[in-house]
Amino acid sequence: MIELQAIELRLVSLPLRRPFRTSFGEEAAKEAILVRVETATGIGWGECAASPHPRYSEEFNAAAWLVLRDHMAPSLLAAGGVEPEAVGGALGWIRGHRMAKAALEMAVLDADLRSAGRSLAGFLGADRDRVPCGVSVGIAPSIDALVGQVAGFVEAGYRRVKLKIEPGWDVLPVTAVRRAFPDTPLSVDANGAYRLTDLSLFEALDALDLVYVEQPLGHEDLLEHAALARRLATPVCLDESIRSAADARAAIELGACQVVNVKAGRVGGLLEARRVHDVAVEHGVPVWCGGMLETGVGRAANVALAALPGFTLPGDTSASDRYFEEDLTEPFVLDDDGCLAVPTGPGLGVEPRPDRLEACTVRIERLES
Ligand code: NPQ
Ligand code: MG
Repeated sequence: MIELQAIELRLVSLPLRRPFRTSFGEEAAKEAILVRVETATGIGWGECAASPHPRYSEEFNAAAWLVLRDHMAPSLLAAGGVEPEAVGGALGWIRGHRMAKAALEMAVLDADLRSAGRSLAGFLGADRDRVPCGVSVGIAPSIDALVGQVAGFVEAGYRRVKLKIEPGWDVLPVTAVRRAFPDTPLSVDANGAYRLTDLSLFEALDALDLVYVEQPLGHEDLLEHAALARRLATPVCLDESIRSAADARAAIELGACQVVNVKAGRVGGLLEARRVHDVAVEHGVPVWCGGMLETGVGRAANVALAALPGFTLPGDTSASDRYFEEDLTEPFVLDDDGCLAVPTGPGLGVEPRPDRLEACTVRIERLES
């Protein structure tokens, strides 16, 4: 039982090394809410996966800040003591806001495991001490620029390269990368930018030996993905459409996906993410850990999650230097085998460096019990 004494919300902003463009927009900085809980036995950190704009999903930072400050934190502080496993239930009266919930659950879990001297990976059921990593590559100014960026990531040792696509930026750039890197595992991510009427385009991509196509159709769709999957040789992977373990079961049993991108924030927390993993393992469906350009705080949680047995494909668990000149925590560095080491310390096993927090914090609010 964790005795919650205070909850601090902190908005941080880190410039990206290069703007990151997708079918839903371009980001030049990573802006995230960190949740810090103070308990009788220590502190815990959590990171919210939302962005400044409701473009990837309906959640965005200003709204997450309000629901955390005015609903979630008061609810947990009023409960006094809480078990990490009970956070989801205690906040169950709040519909949606999964990324905000996940950040609070992560902080309580971190505090609990720190005081117990247990690692998050151990708690979740990890079966390895390092995880193979992929990289997500945004829409580039030109095909040559894209091929150049991919060359750098292949050189760095990344195990899978994911290319962002959108109408007008799809078959030609992906074909150019496939030609330049015939043996590199390649995937594409549309972030829901296409329709079933674009079938011929996906049939053209079918010839490029991709490991999967990610979220080709509507961000809340299952049935059209099932229809598309029946027409393609390339597996379909779902991201935005999977918001819970129940969604994962429905998608798999409908044939809407053959691979699942697991993100703790998108499904309301690490514990629900583990349940998504368990459903996929039950159905023999491979999963991988997705990313939201997290700082080292959220990245530590992703790497721990990616160490579970069913995470059999490289995740978007990239090194800190994929996105940041300087991370908030000690950097996550890719080893020469294209892997990241799973933190072994108590809790998340990392914490933000005070000097970096000082430099990156743009807003703080503190709530006491
Ligand atoms: C995805 N992530 O898999 C998301 C999309 C995404 C690594 O591609 C700031 C915060 C910018 C979150 C850009 C990756 C983002 C972001 C893209 C998420 O669909
Ligand atoms: Mg995606």
